[in-house]
Amino acid sequence: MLLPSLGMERRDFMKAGAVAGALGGLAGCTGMLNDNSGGQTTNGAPDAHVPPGELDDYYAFLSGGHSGDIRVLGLPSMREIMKIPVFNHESARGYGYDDKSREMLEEAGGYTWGDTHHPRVSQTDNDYDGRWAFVNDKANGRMARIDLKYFETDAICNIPNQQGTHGACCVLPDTKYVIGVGEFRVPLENDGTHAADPDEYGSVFAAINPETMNVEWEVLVDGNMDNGDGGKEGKWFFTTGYNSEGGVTQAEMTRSDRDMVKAFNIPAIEAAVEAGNYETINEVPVVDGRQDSSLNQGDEPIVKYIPTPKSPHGVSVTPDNKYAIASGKLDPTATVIDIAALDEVDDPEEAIVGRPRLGMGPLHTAYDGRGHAYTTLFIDSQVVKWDIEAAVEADLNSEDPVVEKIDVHYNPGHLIASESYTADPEGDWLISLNKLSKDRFLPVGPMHPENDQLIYIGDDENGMELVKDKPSYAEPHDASIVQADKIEPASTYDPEDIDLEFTASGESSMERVADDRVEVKMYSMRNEFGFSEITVQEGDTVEMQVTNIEQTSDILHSLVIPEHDINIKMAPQETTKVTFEADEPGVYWMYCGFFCSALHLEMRSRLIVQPED
Ligand code: K7E
Ligand code: CUA
Repeated sequence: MLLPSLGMERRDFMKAGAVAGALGGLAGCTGMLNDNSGGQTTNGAPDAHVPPGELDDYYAFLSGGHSGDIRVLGLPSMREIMKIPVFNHESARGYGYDDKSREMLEEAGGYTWGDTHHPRVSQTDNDYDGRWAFVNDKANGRMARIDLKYFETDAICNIPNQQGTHGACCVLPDTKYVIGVGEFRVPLENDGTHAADPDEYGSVFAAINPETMNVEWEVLVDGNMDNGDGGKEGKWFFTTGYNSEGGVTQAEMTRSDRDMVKAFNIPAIEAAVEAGNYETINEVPVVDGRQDSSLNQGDEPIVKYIPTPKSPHGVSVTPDNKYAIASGKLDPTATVIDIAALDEVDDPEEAIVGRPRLGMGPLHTAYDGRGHAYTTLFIDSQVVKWDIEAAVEADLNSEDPVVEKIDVHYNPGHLIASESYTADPEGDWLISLNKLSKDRFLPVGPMHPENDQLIYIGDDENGMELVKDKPSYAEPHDASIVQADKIEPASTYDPEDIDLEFTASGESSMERVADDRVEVKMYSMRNEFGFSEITVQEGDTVEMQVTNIEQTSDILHSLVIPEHDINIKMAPQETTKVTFEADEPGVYWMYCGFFCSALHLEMRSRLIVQPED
């Protein structure tokens, strides 16, 4: 439930506090300014306008939420460059239509959509390596991998024993695992037997091998989990959670006034798996990480439960790996956990070293690499900048660490700063991913766009500056921002990467491989397909494989088959296959769906399905 704005009085009060905080906060920081040259806007922000024909400095990968996809933006222009379908079907790419992507989606459950929240890009030595992006499906307990050579989803893992995969993050420094953080508690053998007994429900933390996309092991915990982030040195991984009560109604879930951040000790969990201390459930080794588990009693517990105020939401590790910061959501503070102290203290609560009072509804926190944290305030509709070390020095619940607040429009969820998830953030741009846009764009009916706002954070002296609004289709949750030169996408396919035979010009073939099965292999190029007509019999299964033999980048073709629900795309040097039933006699004009040349409309070919006699 959104609260109404509290109006000017509170804002003025907050800003007065912010100035005092700024004076304290600036003392220890270097205050460097990134010089992107170009024109300057009023506050010293570099010009975010990228002129026609010029390229952006960053890729931003935004999750599409219930759209099930990933959107790729250029920064600072905020131009949307590409969409990557992940759990959804998308016809321009033939995704969900060609055999390969259709089979992948079918093996991963056969759903036509997913709920993507947390796109994370793989890292090596705590820096983006440009190999993969990963993203969760909260709706169906899945994790997908996107190959950044082709900007395509190439694997989906259906995570056993996990229903709502919410948090997603890599175990650093080198992406040893991708972690799926289980939100919903369900019976692990979810066959109806224990449905009536919520005490038998549980949620698990799943470690996925990024190469094979198999789940290596899981950890069962008390309560459920929410978001997650890994430390930079491969030992500790943090999740927030709510419902430590283990309830199934809202009243039950909010009975107590505390919840837990869970700190997973990855090497200790691996040792437990190695020693056989697990139960295999649905073919996955599940280690018992509940508080009363014997694995949590010794010197090296596999999960430490750190008490926090009720229902913390986002958690993220600072670039220097010193702190994990959990945002309060229902509580106006963030909890600062000293990661090194976790190895020393007996009572995990003693690792809490700060709790700045930030404002109403703190959800997620990002970093600039200069010692500041930036936290979204969902209820206040603001981003608050605060000084991390000042928060460690200040009393709990003090507002002094707050440096500055800026209004956003409206009700932000995540925010992300450039390279914030690495050890070395850039500290120039930040996107606030706002849930509501209300009056910011032309009205388009009752469903409004979301509003992703670009904020310049590179100038500690003059403060944050709101630079741009970008309407966004529902609904991005999180994002990762990566320097452009760290990703090297291919401009054409390498036929070696495709396990289908390349059909060159003059090599098209059509063969009846069984009584009711026809195999077609043909090339495509401007402005023709290898066959100008293909005749099959009613009832045939047709395996249609098409190669785009073009060497020129950006010249795509597709094969649309009317009234068969088929569109498969072929980028240059790509071979794509679709298998379908020819069960309706008639003539079908198969055509190319990309406007590829002046003779594009003529790029078509007849499919003739002859009636059975
Ligand atoms: Cu806050 Cu799913 Cu990261 Cu949305 S979660 S906002
Ligand atoms: Cu190929 Cu149009």
